[in-house]
Amino acid sequence: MKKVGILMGSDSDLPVVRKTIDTLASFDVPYEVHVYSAHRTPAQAQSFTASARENGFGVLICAAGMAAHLAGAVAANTTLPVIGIPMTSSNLGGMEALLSTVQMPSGIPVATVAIGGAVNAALLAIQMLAIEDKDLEKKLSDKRAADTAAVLAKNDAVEAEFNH
Ligand code: RP5
Repeated sequence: MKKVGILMGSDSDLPVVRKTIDTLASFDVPYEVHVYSAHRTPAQAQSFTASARENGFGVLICAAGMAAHLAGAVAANTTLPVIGIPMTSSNLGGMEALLSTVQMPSGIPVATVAIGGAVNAALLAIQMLAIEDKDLEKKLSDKRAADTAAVLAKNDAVEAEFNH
């Protein structure tokens, strides 16, 4: 199976990015994690990205906050799909990172999830890998069914308390 590359602009992003890591691990999807910044370590980010496909990666996830350029800069250096997670790391609440990440010019796409959307970033990466992987698709379907059952159980509890 192809690996998922997880890049974050700072180790201060790790508490949120850990949810991406945990989700990938729960599906037994292989991954690598790196702290590479578009601003502080651009050479390392570029070098990793340029060789990512030949190094066995299928999808890249980039988490960055503030003037968040990591996902866009990474996407500029690969034709692998890139998923961006805008992070909350300033008193602007992540809106600045959301706009920086989502407003890519035509030609260089970044699939942007919600501010702090670390779980969805992992699930989207898994869905991409599952296009050609029936076993992985089955795990996704099973998780959807389990999530649905959990929500319906909550509905049952609310209905039992209030509907008489
Ligand atoms: C971004 O700046 C990082 O992704 C992080 O979200 C934010 C703040 O970084 P630190 O100052 O905490 O290292 O590049």
